[in-house]
Amino acid sequence: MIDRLEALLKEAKGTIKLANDPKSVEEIRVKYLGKSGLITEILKGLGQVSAEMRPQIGKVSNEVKNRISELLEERKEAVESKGGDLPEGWDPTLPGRVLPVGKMHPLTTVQKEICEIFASFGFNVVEGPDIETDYYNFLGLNFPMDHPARDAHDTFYLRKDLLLRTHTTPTQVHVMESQQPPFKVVAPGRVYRNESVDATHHHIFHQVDGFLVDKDIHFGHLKGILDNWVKKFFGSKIKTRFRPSFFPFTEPSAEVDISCIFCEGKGCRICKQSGWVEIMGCGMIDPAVFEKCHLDPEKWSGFAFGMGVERVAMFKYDIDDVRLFYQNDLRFLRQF
Ligand code: 2NM
Repeated sequence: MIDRLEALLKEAKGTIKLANDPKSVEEIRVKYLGKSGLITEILKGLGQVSAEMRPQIGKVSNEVKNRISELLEERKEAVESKGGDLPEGWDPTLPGRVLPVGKMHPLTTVQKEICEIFASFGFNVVEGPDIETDYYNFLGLNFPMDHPARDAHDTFYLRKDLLLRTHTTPTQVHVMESQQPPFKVVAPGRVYRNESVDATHHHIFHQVDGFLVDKDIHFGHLKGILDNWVKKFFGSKIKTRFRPSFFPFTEPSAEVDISCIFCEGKGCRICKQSGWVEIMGCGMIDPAVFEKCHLDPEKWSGFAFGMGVERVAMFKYDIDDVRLFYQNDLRFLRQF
């Protein structure tokens, strides 16, 4: 019987601790100490216990009964004064503290938006390494040995033959070397040029390069894809215009201008009154590039293009200084 009483005390202690309101405390009191409670029943049975055991069991029963009473009293006071288990002075009806939530950098968002539109046209998004050899950055792309871009004044060399890529076009050389056409790839990423920083130049910036290689690809395919991309990215009313240009890896080459998104081509501060803004370079891939990458230029043809993410973002959001992207000023970044 003594064991039973001690077990009941232990059990009661556990349940009392968990009671969070006066009602549950009262329920526990009834369960143990009520008219037909567990302790009360044991006390009622005391008559059947032998005379010499009776005083000891009676003593323990009373101790257990008093201890449970005490604990219930303490708990009742605690739950009544504090309104449940809540810490004093804590108002659960107040709104929670709002934690600051980060978001993507505007350049990341714009780079992603550029690629997502090309992805919707069936292009794959491929990322290449930031460190390239001279071959991938220049030679394999038909840059002659004496091209000015290869000078240390323009390119960051890590060693004689290892450099920080100056464009993301080398990614396409990796694609041409490791897979067979047809190709539809856009290559986004960070590029590096040894330039003095000012409002429109930065030594680190971002590009999205793209190319499509298949049979019988002509300039009409190039215009169709780029014009559709412009309409998705800048708006369906925006027009494109292609001007002759030069790149070592394309022939013919062109610059793509779009009608100014701010004045709809009428002429304003942004387009310097011309109505047009240059947004990317493009062209038909030079057969010499295919040959360098062991693809038959008689069999395959393609077009390619490249654009600066900063430039496109600055135009779209009317940002006049490229350095704003790199200063981590939250007053700027929070606007996007
Ligand atoms: C540009 C402009 C014109 C270009 C060329 C190639 C490759 F690998 F197919 F030869 N990819 N991208 C290219 C062509 C890039 O950026 C202004």
